[in-house]
Amino acid sequence: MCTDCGCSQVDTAKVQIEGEPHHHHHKHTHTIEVRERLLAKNDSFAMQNRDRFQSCGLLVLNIMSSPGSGKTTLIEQIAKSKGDRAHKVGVIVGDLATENDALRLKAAGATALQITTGTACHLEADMVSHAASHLYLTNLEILIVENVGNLVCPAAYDLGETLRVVLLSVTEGEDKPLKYPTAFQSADVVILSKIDLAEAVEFDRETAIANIRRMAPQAKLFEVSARKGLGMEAWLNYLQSLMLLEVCR
Ligand SMILES: Nc1nc2c(ncn2[C@@H]2O[C@H](COP(=O)(O)OP(=O)(O)OP(=O)(O)O)[C@@H](O)[C@H]2O)c(=O)[nH]1
Ligand SMILES: [Zn+2]
Ligand SMILES: [Zn+2]
Repeated sequence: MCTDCGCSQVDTAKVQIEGEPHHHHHKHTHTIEVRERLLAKNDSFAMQNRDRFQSCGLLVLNIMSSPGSGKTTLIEQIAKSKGDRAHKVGVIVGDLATENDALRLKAAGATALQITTGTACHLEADMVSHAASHLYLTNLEILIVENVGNLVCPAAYDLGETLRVVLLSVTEGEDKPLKYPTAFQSADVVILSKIDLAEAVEFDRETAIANIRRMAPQAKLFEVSARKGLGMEAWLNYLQSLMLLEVCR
């Protein structure tokens, strides 16, 4: 359920976790009270998730972006960087339909679970909670949630993550941080992706970075090409340093 977007027009959202038919039915209305109650309910699930993740010393990322900005490709490279410990990278990936992303992530060695949301264009904390109960959290070094490709409503739903990561690919245009403020304002990390394509699309790096800095002054910024391996070392080292912090908590 989401009143930020077209999904509130739909009567029910079928949510299914790979391998196990399991439907959550969400009623949709348009009132602000209902929305607030839902967000409060989401917050309480998110808090439970956060407690659970912290008690396992687990670093959890919530990765958000428009469709096709390179979320799955980035996560594939995180898994591959772990070599024979790739299976210690857990991924919960949300899409409206298909298990394509989970299959790609499994092929990269990760432990991946697909959530198909039907009509809901974002993940909610209870979906993540349910999916996480299908994973052996204590066996993981990191849990990555790949949100549904959408730069609007995912930002409204806390999933209990440690870190919010927002991707912006160079092909999307420099003004996106200004047009989609909520996602950027709540980001802990912004990743400028597909930098190998910057020249081809005449990407204006300075303007883009100024826009990111304006909307997300709090965020750490990385510039990467997951495809070509550019800038990946700094990003992977940063993740590694956070994983060590979580374990020592
Ligand atoms: N040139 C280039 N292409 C990339 C890069 N990263 C991803 N791509 C391509 O961009 C397309 C979309 O990448 P995905 O990783 O599937 O993007 P996504 O954000 O997971 O997409 P959704 O899950 O559908 O929202 C694919 O064709 C990728 O191969 C990159 O760094 N450079
Ligand atoms: Zn994806
Ligand atoms: Zn939505």
